[in-house]
Amino acid sequence: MVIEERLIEKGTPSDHGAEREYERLLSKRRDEMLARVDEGYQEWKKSRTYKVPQWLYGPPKGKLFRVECEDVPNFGETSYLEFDSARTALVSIDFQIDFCGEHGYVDVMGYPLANTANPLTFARKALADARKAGIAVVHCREGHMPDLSDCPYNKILRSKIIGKDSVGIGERPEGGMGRLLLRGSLSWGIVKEVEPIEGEILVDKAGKGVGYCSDFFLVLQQLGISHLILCGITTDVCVHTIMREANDIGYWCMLLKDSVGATDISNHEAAINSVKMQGGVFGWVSDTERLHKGLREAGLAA
Ligand code: C5J
Repeated sequence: MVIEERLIEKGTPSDHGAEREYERLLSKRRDEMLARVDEGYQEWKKSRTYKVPQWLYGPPKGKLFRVECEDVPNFGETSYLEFDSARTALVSIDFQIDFCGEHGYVDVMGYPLANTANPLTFARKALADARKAGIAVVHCREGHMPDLSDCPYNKILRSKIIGKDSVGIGERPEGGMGRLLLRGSLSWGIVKEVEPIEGEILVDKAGKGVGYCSDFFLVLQQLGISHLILCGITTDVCVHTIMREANDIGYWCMLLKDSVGATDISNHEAAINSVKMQGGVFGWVSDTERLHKGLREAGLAA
């Protein structure tokens, strides 16, 4: 059949009349979504598990496992978050000399290194477990171009004002391994304990978050990821910013609280608590032991 093309000379009034009448048509989608939510809620009441929604992602591509999470939906209560191993990424954030090694950015600012270095022991375990279970590992690294063209003036200025001997981003501290927070500098490198291995993904970012200044979400999309397990430093800055960004997009985010650390302990604790507000406003909180247990119960760890 040949469709005759003709120019539309003027628009035709809609059957729906007033603009707001369209809302009646749009509510079908809302009702379908709320029916799905009710299914998930009934399931959660039975099993206390936030199940992988197969209606949304399709049948599992890997193995399902579930991890006990704390303080959900209310503080003092326990639930489980379910993962599909093939749709999960362990995200290891900014474990660089600059954040946990001597003469790096955090050291030069005068913070105790143990606060940011201690989670390395636990993050190492989480990495080993993820690798054995076939879970994708994505590493992030904060740093700026050697010419500082991607670094805001106020970020550099503030770092110089707090830095020991007035050394800030882009400058080399006395006895240091290189210029602070610059791509290519030795102190920008990831520490040996948790460095990437062959086949893993490394995303460079020019800020605390990943949404505006990196390929992170593009990479997750290519990998078909729906769920994130987060470790890294610092809890209240880069880890939190990335978790918040990912959560807003709809990723299911679980923070491993023993595998994150901050320059200030009370900020670290507050950052963990704030994830758990409102029934999990930014996601879920667990730890490496409970991750290991969940993987073991699914036959993904020894
Ligand atoms: C900071 C980060 N704290 N990786 N960066 O400046 O958290």
